[in-house]
Amino acid sequence: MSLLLRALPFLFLFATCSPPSPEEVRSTSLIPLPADLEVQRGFFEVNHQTTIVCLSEDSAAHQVVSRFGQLLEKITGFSIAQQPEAADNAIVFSLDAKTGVPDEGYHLVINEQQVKITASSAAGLYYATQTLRQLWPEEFDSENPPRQNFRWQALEIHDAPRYRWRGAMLDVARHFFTIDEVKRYIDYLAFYKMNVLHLHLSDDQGWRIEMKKWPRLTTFGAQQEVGGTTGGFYTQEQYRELVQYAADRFVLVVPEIDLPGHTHAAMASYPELSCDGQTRELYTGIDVGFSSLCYQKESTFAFINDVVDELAALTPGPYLHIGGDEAHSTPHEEYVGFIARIQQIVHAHGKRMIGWEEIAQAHLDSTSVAQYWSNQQHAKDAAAQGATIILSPATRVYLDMKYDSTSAYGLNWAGFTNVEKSYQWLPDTVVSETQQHLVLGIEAPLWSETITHLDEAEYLAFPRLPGVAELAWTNSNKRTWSDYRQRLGRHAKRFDAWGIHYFRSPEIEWQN
Ligand code: TNX
Repeated sequence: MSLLLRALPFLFLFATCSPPSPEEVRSTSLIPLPADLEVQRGFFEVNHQTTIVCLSEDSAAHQVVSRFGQLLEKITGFSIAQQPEAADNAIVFSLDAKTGVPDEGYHLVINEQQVKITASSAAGLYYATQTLRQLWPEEFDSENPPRQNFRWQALEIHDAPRYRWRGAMLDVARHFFTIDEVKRYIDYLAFYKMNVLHLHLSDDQGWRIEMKKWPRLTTFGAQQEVGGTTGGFYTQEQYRELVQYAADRFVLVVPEIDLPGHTHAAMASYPELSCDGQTRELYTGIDVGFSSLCYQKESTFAFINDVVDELAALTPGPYLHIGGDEAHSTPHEEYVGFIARIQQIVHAHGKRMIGWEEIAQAHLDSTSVAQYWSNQQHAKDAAAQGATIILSPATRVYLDMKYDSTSAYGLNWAGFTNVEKSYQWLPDTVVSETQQHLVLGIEAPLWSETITHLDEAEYLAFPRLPGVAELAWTNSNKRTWSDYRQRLGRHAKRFDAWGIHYFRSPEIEWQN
C-alpha cells in the first residue's frame, strides 16, 4: 500500500478532530527513521497488570527481555511479571530465525491487546526495545521517572539497518574521559541503534590503556593531557568492564593504538622506541605529524607485537585499529613497510586490521579495513585492493568540527559543519556502485583537542550524532532533511530528560 493510502484514515482523523496525540507524535519522530512504519488507531496501555514474555531459549534474548523488564519496572514503579506464554496485556518477544526478519532487524506490532516483537537475532530484539523507549513519554527517561501508567500508539514497524557498522569514535588520548563518561556515551549510541565504539587510546599527548609488559606507557605516559592538565588511563580490568558494558548494549568496542606516528607519549615513556633514543618530555600541544616509531630497530616490532597481543586478549570482536594516519615523519617506504608488518602481526593474533585511509598506500589484505576521512582516492585505492571501508568524511561526520563561527568548542580545518551539512549527503556515492558491498558503514569521530569533559563532548555530538545514526541505519532514498529536522526538534525533550548539554542549533525548531 502506498504511504498516502495508509495515512488516509489519519489525515481524515486530523482533519475532523483534534491534533495528533503525543503518542502519535512520538511514533512519527523516531530516529533513526524505520524502514517501514504504519501508524494505526488506538493505544496499548502499560499498567500494573502488564506482563512480559520471552518466546525463546536463547540466553542473549532472555537477557534483552529481562533488562527491558527491569527498565519498565524502574520507569513505571510496577512489578512487571515474566510469563511463559503469550497473553493479553503482554509485551511478547520472540526470536525466530525462520521469519525472514534480517539480522539486527525487527518486526514490531502494537495494538490494544498486545505488543509483539519478532526478530531473528537478540540484537534485533534489542533494537526493538530502543524503538519502544523512543515511543514512551520523554520524562520516563529521566533520573526521576513519574512511575505511572503510560500508552504506546498502535502501530506496525518493519525495520532493519542499511549498514552493519554504525560507529562513533571517542578520542580519550588528547583529553582523558573517565569510564563513567564513556559509559554514558555508550548509552547515547545504543539509544540511537549505533553498534560500534572506536576508542582512540593513544596519541602524542598520552597513552590511555594499561600494558602489562610496558608499564611506563601509563605510569609515565598517561600523566598529562592537552594543556598540561592531569591525564589518566584505564586499567585492563576497567577496560574489560567497559567492553562488557558496551556488549550488553550491543555495542562493540574497537580499540585503537595509533602507529607509527602519533606516538610521542610512547617514545617519552620508552626512549628506545625512537631512532635517536633521546629522553623526551610529555607533549601537551595539539600539533600532529611530528612523531614516528623507529622502523630500523627490530625491537620496535617486538613492542608492537606485545601491544597487539595484550589488546587482542582484551577485545572480543574481530577488529583492532592501528591508526596509520598523518605519519608525516615516517618516510614513505618505511610507512609502507610498517603497515605490511603490522598487518601480519594483527593477523597472527586472529584479528582484522583497521587503519585510517592512509593505509591504502600499503598492500592491504582483503580482511583489512580502511577508514576514509579526507581523501576519496584513498577510499578508492582501498576498495580496488578488495579491502573494506568505513566512511568518516571529515566535512560531514567529524563531530569535532565547529557548527559555525560562534561554536564554543571544536576545530574548523574541514570547515564549519552545521546540522544540515552533516546530515545531507549520500554515503552510497563515495565508492562506485559495484563496490558498495565493500562499505561496512559509517563512523563519526569526536577528537578531543578542544573538549575536556563529557558536557563539552555532548555539545559537539548533539545534535549531530543522531543524524549520523540515521545515515548509517536508514536508506538514503527514505531520508529527507525537511522531515528529519522536524523529528530532531522533537528529541529536545529527550535531551532535557537526560540532561544532555546539546547545542540549540538555530536550524532546528526545538519542541520543548
Ligand atoms: C586529524 S583524522 C586527525 C587527528 C586530529 C583531527 C582533528 C585523523 C585520522 N587524524 O589526529 O585529532 O584531525 O580534527
